[in-house]
Amino acid sequence: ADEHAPSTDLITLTRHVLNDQLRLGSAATGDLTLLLTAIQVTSKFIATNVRKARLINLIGLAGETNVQGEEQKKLDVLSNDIMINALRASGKTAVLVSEELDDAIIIEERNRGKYCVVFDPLDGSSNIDAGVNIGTIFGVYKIQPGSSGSLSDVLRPGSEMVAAGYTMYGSSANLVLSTGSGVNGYTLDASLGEFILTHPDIQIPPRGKIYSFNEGNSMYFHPPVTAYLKSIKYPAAPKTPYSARYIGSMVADVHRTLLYGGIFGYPDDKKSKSGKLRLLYEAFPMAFLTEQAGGIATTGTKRILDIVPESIHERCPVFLGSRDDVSDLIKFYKELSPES
Ligand code: P6P
Repeated sequence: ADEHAPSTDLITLTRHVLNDQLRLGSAATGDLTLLLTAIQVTSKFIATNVRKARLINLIGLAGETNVQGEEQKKLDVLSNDIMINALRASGKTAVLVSEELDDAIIIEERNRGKYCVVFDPLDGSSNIDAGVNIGTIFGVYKIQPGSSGSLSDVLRPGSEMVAAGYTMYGSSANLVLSTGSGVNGYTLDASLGEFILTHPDIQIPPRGKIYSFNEGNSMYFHPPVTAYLKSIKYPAAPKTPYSARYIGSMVADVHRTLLYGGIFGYPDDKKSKSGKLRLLYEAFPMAFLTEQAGGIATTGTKRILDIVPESIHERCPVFLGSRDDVSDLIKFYKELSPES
C-alpha cells in the first residue's frame, strides 16, 4: 500500500488499553481502562489550555484577566482542577495526591473507586513562557484490600504501582504509558481527538552518549557525582566525551532519555540534601517507566521503586536511563560514598 495513504487501522490509546485489559482476562473489570480513559481526557484538555496559554502569552494579553474578563487562572492550578474533577467524576478513585495540594484528597463514598492516583498536573510550568515542553506526570496504585481510602494506600513503594505515565505538551501532545508490561507512546491527533499509538514497545538503548544534569549545581555535588561526570567528560582514549543535553523540564529530559538513551540525573547535593524532585509523583512514575523500558532508576545507592515514602511530598535523588550508563554511576557510589 502507498506509505502515504492514511492508515485504516489506527490503534488508539483506548483500543490499546482495552486489548491490555482483554489480555488480563477475567481478572480485569475494566475499571483501570476507564480510569486511564479519564486521564487521557484530562491530557487532551490540558494540551488545549497549554496551547491557548502560549497563544495568549504570544499576543501579550497583559494582566490577570483574559479576553472574557475572567480571572486568568495559573495554568498549573487550572490543570490541577481539571484532573481532580475528572478523576473524581470517573468514580474509579479513592485517594488523590497532587503536587498542587498540601493534603491528599480522600474521595467521598458515592464517587469512590478502587484506584489511587498521584500526579503532578503540570510539571515544569515555569518554562511555559519560553515555549519549553512541559508535562503531566501520574502514577496509579490499586487500593489496599479492605481499605476505604487513606494515606496508607499511597505511602507505598513505587514497585506497587499498577500503572504510570506522562503526557508531554510540545509541538504535539505525547502520552507515554505503562501498565506493567512494557512502555508505549501515543501522539494526540487533535483533528480526531484521539491518542494514536506511535511508539510501540519503547526500549531504552543499553548505553547512550548523552548526560542530562544541571551542572550549575556542580559546586555542591557529592564526590561520586563529580567523579562520574568527570569520567564521561574527560574519558580515557579511545573513548570520546558524552554530549550534554539539559532542558530543565523533567518530562522532556526523561522522554529524550527513554528514546535516545543516556543518563538523566537530579542528585542530592550539599545544598539540597534529598535533591529537588518529588518521590511519589515524579521519581516513582519515571522510575516505573524507565524499568519497564529496560533501564535503571536509582538514588545512587538504592532502587527508587523500593523506597517506602513517609510523606506525600518528600523528595529523593534521581538517576535514571540506560542500563550501562546508570550502572557506571552506581559504581562510583559504591567506591566513593561514605555509606559504602
Ligand atoms: P533545575 C521543573 O521546575 C522541575 O521540577 C523538573 O521538571 C526539572 O527536571 C527540574 O525542576 C529542573 O530543576 O534546578 O535544574 O531548574
